[in-house]
Amino acid sequence: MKTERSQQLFEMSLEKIPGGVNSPVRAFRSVGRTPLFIDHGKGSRIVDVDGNEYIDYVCSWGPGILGHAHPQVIEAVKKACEKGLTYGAPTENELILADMICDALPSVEKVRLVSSGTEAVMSAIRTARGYTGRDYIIKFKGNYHGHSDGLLVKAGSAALTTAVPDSSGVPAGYTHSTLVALYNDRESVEELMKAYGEQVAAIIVEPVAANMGVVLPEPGFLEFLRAITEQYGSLLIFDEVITGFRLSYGGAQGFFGIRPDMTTMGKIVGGGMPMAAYGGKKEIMDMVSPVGPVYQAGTLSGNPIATTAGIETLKILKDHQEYYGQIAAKAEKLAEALRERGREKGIPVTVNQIGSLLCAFFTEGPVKDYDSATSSDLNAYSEYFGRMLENGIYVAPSQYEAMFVSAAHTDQDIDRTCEIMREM
Ligand code: KE4
Repeated sequence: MKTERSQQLFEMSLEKIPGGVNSPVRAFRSVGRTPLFIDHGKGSRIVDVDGNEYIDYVCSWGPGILGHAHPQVIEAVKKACEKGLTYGAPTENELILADMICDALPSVEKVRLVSSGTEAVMSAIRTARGYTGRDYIIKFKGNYHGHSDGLLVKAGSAALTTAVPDSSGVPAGYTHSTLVALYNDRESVEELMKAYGEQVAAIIVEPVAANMGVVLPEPGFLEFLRAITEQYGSLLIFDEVITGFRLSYGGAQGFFGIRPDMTTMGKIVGGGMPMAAYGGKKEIMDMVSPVGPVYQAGTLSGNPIATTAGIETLKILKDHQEYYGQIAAKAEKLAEALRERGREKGIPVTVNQIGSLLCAFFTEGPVKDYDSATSSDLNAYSEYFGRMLENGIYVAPSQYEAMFVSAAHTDQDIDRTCEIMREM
């Protein structure tokens, strides 16, 4: 496939942008290829600057649950743009979106809109510390919660591939009160809570881990976290930046029937525009400035264009909740095709899938935590990535990400993808 223009743009970008990209995972480093520069997208397809078309299973890392350039969203955004882009003042849109979020997630009684998942998580952690008066937080090895200093400890996503699990530039003091437990390992949580419990402000967890590849919570694990945080008076924070409005309209908390104290959201909630949110019980959220003593602010928070994209996206999802069953069924078909390939070729392939999220690991499995996820054969993953790309299928350029199915993926897309998966 022709990639001259992408190569050219990448060479030039390397001069002006670190790594030629504005987010590390886009650099294709862990699959040893030059990144593709995308020209446009429509529905389930993206087209790169050399005119190559792909069935897109990255979906911008999650926001694209309706596919690219959904007409209803684009129409609304165009109209909003004509009224102006930003005022730095409250708008009715922010109330509409806050209402929709609180309606979708009963555990969220109040919500603050921000501009990225990182900002949402950073602010939620600060609020939890302000509310409890405690300093420690517990995160899980391989969970990624954005790049704020205190959370770049054994993080997932691209932080897993940079071979620098704890980022440089983060003073030791900033991570001193971040404790790390093992996903799906109750004992590791019990040990930390026995030692620090009275000082733990919150346990933050990806209710479905999607930044070490996709790793599902073992039955009872989330319920266990709910119980142990209540036991010690700590808060439970669900980082639903990926699972929010994706696992169900009520997110993972709706899917699993668990009520966290706080929730962070991103990606889908902004409909593809730079917007995220954090929320929870009234008494917790009223700690946030200007009501309470926890400071948090943002020039473009609740931006009129981003809230328009978010509102339209959530409206469509709320009115078409049948989409969730449909995209889960499509993801199941892809998962089965990948498993079949492994069986037929006699190679170890473990596929984890839940709802419209799935991920192929090249290891015996089961893959249920950081160690089993990182036992995957990364060369095999790179080969898989390259063969899919050569056949017009765009999956994550890293083992430690998810494959996302959208409502725009047709049965033909899925059949074609399964065919390629089986042929490889
Ligand atoms: P952002 O700051 O990238 O909007 O969100 C950070 C974040 C927080 N929490 C979870 C569970 C997340 O998955 C993320 C970001 N996800 C990655 C993909 N694994 C974003 C892709 C990228 O870094 O370019």
